Amino acid sequence: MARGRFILLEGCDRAGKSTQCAMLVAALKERGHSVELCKFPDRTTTIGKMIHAYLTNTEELDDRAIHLLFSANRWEAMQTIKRKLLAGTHLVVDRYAYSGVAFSAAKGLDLTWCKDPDRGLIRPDITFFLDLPSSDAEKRGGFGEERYEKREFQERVRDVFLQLRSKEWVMIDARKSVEAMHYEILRDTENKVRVAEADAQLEEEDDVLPEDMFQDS
Ligand code: DGP
Repeated sequence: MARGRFILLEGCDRAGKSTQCAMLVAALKERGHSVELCKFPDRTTTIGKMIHAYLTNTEELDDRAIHLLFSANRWEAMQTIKRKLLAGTHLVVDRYAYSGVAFSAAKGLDLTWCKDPDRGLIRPDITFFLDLPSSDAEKRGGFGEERYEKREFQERVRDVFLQLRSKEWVMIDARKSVEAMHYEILRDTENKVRVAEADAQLEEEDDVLPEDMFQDS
């Protein structure tokens, strides 16, 4: 049996990640795959509740302290993620460590310092970056409700994201229609899953997780 694939969707606010994650999960389920959605920050945990208070401006926190809380929120999910992937469940993940670095480095924190707490997290098998210029993001509904939803800040976040881009990233133009984006994301995900299943049939070892986020940077 092939292990599950870690499928990450990243991008700036309002790029349509949550819609695309939900559509991808539904499409994979319809095709008979075992698949779950996983979202960061996970606001249901104790750490996640502190993050929520910060994002909704109920609490003030030092930039470095909140950075470490976001990272801790990912670390606390790691054992569950590992278990599910090894049990053959695909995980569609809405934001991850790239957001962690992009949002903190956009505040002026050192890029390497921002990466350090997330080093060693499981690395995604495929990362879709939903790219949306901030002028378009601003026009979409709800922009401005939470702490980071300001145009100049989102522009800096996008710049850092683009610096973090690596060869495993698949760039998706988020100005396209919801259906067009879904088609691209599903097609590339299915290709990835098909290759994994074929490898497993050849009995090549497929129980090793791709560890070490930011291992080569
Ligand atoms: P979301 O629930 O996806 O809308 O994310 C909430 C906000 O938090 C959004 O503005 C992006 C930001 N965010 C997500 N992950 C991180 C992170 O790890 N670090 C920081 N500083 N911000 C993050």
